[in-house]
Amino acid sequence: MSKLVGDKKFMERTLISDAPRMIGQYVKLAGWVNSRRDHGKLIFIDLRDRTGVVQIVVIPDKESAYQNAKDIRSEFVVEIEGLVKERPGGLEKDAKTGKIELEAAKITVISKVEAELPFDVAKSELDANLNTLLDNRNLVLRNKKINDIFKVYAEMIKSYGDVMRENSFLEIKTPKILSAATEGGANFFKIKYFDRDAYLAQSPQFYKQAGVGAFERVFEIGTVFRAEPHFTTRHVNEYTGLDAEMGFIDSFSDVMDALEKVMQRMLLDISKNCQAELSEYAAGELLFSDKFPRLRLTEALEILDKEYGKKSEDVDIDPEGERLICEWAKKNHNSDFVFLTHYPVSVRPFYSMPSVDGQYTETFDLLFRGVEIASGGQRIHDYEQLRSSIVKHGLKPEDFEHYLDIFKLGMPAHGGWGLGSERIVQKILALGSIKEAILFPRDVKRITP
Ligand code: AMO
Repeated sequence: MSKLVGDKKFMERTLISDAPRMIGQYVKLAGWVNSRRDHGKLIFIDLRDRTGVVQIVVIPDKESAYQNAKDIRSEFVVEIEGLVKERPGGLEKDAKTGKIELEAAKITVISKVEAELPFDVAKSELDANLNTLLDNRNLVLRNKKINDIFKVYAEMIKSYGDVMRENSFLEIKTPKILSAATEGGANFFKIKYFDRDAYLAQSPQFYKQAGVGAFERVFEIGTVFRAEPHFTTRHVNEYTGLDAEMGFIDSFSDVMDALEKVMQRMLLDISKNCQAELSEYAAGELLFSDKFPRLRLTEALEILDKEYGKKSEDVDIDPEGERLICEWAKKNHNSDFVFLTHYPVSVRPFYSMPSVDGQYTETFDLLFRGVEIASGGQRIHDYEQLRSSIVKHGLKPEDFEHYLDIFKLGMPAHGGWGLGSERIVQKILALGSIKEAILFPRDVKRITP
């Protein structure tokens, strides 16, 4: 295949996945060098592009290609032209590089590797600790198994957008530079904004609620900043939230029903479209049914006490408790998911709708394989009630002037959720740390690379 550019004829690039259908043809491949091996007088190169890996054979007869091949090292970017041949022995010979090979006639080095490589990324598993892997992220992301995490991630984001749109949620983008801390907590980053201070959004909460006022149903896939000094396997300081907010609900069960459908759809899409990627991770079968078990938080605390001998000093559940309740849900309901509902007013943000008892809230957390992946619930939509809830939470209504304005303009009963996207992928693939599911993670110590 060739094309004319100006008065010059160029050979078009063939992708490695297309090459098996081109046996007997002369093609041009391009990509990175996985490895170069010398066998007697022959040189073998494993070439990698975004679609796969193929073996290249360079024979001494093709003199210029042979000379160039001698200098080639791992991760060089090269273009190689040659004849596609069936490999003796076919697939069984080497499942990784397939049933064909390319006999090189011309090799052009596009880009060399200047540094000494700390890893051989062509290996199936990289043997290094997480910090080293993150320090060398640019190289490490080329490793197939690690690269595939982001294919699963991309499928999940696509699926979230698809299912939300199909349920007539409008996709919105809300500001991340705010004049005041979103929910009144301490976990926000202060930034210099010209001649005044501003804050990085630690949730799209207020703006997604404003979105309900304008569009009834909205969702956002957006960056969330959290100034939390945590050193855990499930916290980072910058993550991507999958948020949603919906108007005209009857109760917060409607919100859980919607989230349940969204989770089921994301897992089904991933199971269907990421089979190869999932098979690389020994993460086990995903267990979920039409209805995820729902427990009041107080019931969960009783189960922890009775069945696991875990007494709670607190009105809330701790991470260990979340892990055990997931174990319980798996054993008793064959489910990787469990909703905990009705958190006490004292542990939920001021905008949470209190239950009729006034002590608990119409809120939930969704736990998946041992960790909380979402928080949500019904929100207060009455102006006076919201104002007094702000005061009861020890905050000043003046600091929420623009937010409060929304509720002077007519707001339906509404609710929504915030899902942590990276935690979902972490748990689907059973990754040790959330950071493995983030291209370039930011934690307390790390803001590079
Ligand atoms: P919350 O603060 O519980 O709720 O956050 C929602 C979800 O975001 C994820 N998450 C995190 N992921 C990684 N690193 C962190 N530091 C981190 N913090 C939170 C979790 C969590 O369940 N406005 C509410 C949501 C709502 O009610 O709609 C909120 O932000 O998966």
